[in-house]
Amino acid sequence: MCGLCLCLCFKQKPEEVFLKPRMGVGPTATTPKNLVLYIHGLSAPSRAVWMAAKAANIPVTIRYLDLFKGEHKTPEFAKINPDTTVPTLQDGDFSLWESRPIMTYLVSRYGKNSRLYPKDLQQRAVCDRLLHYDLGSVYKTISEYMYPQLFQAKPPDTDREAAMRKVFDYMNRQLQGQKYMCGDDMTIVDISMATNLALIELRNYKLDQWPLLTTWYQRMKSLPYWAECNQGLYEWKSPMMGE
Ligand SMILES: N[C@@H](CCC(=O)N[C@@H](CS)C(=O)NCC(=O)O)C(=O)O
Repeated sequence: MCGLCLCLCFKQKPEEVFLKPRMGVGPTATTPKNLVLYIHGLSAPSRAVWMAAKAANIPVTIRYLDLFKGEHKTPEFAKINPDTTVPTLQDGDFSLWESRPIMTYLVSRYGKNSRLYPKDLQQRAVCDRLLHYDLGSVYKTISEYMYPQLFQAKPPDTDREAAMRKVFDYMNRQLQGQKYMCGDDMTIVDISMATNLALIELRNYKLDQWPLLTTWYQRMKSLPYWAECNQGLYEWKSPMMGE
């Protein structure tokens, strides 16, 4: 559980966005007809999937669900995803949730840029290893450190900070001699980890002690679609912190 359901009201008007396919890429057997992605603007996994779709030039219709108003708890949405979580992808009759499998599915099936999730099985296995690390360690430690501060007005916890700092050490080490987490090409691992890392900006947590991580994060933030896909994070002000 992400913990967003714990927070107070975050207002965002429902909006739909249709991303145009890249020029010159004609329809193929794998061209999506109508992909719908249900998201929440603050949710890190939602932001990740949206960014992955942008990176892969895959047109998706974005539907915002306001978790704070319980818009994900409707019977209609439960039919699409009985776990009632975001992100959720709808591809015709097929629906899928959990951000990492959504990203691997989207890129494998519809992506024009296969480097985002390499086809080579050994390169892919490295990506998978880091996607698992992202879920079990990056997202886990950052959310466990940040959420109590953001949503429950608790002071920073030193043990949780130490756990998160170990993860930053790991990420910094992973970047030695390469531009991105899996090598010199950006993959969905970078996208997923960067959207999780962005949560630390809400408490202005500095990465100065991890120079490779700092440079990598700046590189990720310079992506042309970073601002749009992460707007929900930057617009959010924690009511618990009186901001
Ligand atoms: N591991 C999942 C996390 C999904 C998740 O917990 N999403 C949160 C938003 S970040 C959510 O939908 N929370 C609403 C709820 O649990 O009721 C992923 O990567 O997609």
